[in-house]
Amino acid sequence: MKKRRLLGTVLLSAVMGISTFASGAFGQQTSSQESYRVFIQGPAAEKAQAKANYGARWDFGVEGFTTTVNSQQYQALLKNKNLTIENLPEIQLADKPEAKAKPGGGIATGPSDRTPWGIEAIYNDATILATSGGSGIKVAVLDTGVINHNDLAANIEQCKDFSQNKSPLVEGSCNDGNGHGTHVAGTILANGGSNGTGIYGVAPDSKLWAYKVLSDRGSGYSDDIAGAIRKAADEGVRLGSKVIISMSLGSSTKSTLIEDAVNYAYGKGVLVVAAAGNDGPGSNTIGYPGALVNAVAVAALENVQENGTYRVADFSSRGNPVTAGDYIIQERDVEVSAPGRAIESTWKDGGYNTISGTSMATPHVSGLAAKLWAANPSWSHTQLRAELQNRAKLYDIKGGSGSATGDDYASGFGFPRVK
Ligand SMILES: [Ca+2]
Ligand SMILES: [Ca+2]
Ligand SMILES: [Ca+2]
Repeated sequence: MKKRRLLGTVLLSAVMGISTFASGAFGQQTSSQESYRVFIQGPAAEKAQAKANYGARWDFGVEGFTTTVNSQQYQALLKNKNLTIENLPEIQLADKPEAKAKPGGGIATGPSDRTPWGIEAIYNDATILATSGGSGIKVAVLDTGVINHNDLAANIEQCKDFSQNKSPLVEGSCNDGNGHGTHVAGTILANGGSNGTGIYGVAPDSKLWAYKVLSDRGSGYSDDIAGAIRKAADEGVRLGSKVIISMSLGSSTKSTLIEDAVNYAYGKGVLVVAAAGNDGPGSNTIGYPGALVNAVAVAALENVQENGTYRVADFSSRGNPVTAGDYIIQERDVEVSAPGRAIESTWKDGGYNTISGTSMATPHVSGLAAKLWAANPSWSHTQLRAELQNRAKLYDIKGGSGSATGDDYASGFGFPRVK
């Protein structure tokens, strides 16, 4: 309970680390480091003492626990030679904002297109009027939350907040004051709206687990994200459900906590999809967790044809050229590509907005995965992943910096589509 005393300092803490991969989706805050989110490891007795002193936010068992301490407490912890203290990453992401695309329709007017270009592209159907599929599949969107949008309301099944300082998990709370999470969710499973004038996502029959892991500024702590990943996996086991975790977020720094959580979820049969990042077009700019072997990293395509295919956006982070070309996923490889430039979807005001980023590409792939899994429920998550890869090979991407025939470090295996 001692952590409650720390509330005042927590509220002053610097915005850090993990941010969304959309243009202009995060805010700026100067760092004064009034408080520290730390990961504490060491022998059981020493950890127990530290836990008694400072409380635990997330207890990851034998691995250690996290807590928030003030500067004095942090210095005291560092002097304890029996403990390993990791200051959880407080990096402001270099999420290069792009010029904002033209705004979408408003609340009153509806979307400018009920099946935006990314939906047409992934369905490979330029005249598509509505989408379908995803029934029975749960998609955990770890993001800024979701609003009760008319096109999403029927599909919101879980709502949890992992981003509040006073508690690591608040049930029934996931309001999105940012817009990013609502946008991502819409691309996955918007269902056209209850009045038939709304927008469609890729898999409108799948269900949303809205796990708010990022503040309304669009940033959060790695331990909360790790906790949410584990929660989604545990919920899948508890409910006997097929779960896809969709993460349009990341950092240039690898987090052991998030890596362990992704491996945990993967071990429970969860498919993990994550954004490549927006730090392209240089090589090796891919972010984590997308760069992890057990996460499907998604690059962003724009609605421009080059070399006979869609083109990878310049902003889309690139993987490692050394490990590309072999159609085998290693760490830091881009895996697949999907529409991520000028994407219209649901927004926090109840209307629609058109934004860009690998944040927008990721939910296209998560939605496709939900649709394919619903149609093939006997598949394991690894079979589903192989199917995404095989479909990507069918539409090789050859446009954009770093793209080439076959598996490449810009687009990965290609663009997986419905048909
Ligand atoms: Ca990966
Ligand atoms: Ca490779
Ligand atoms: Ca290619």
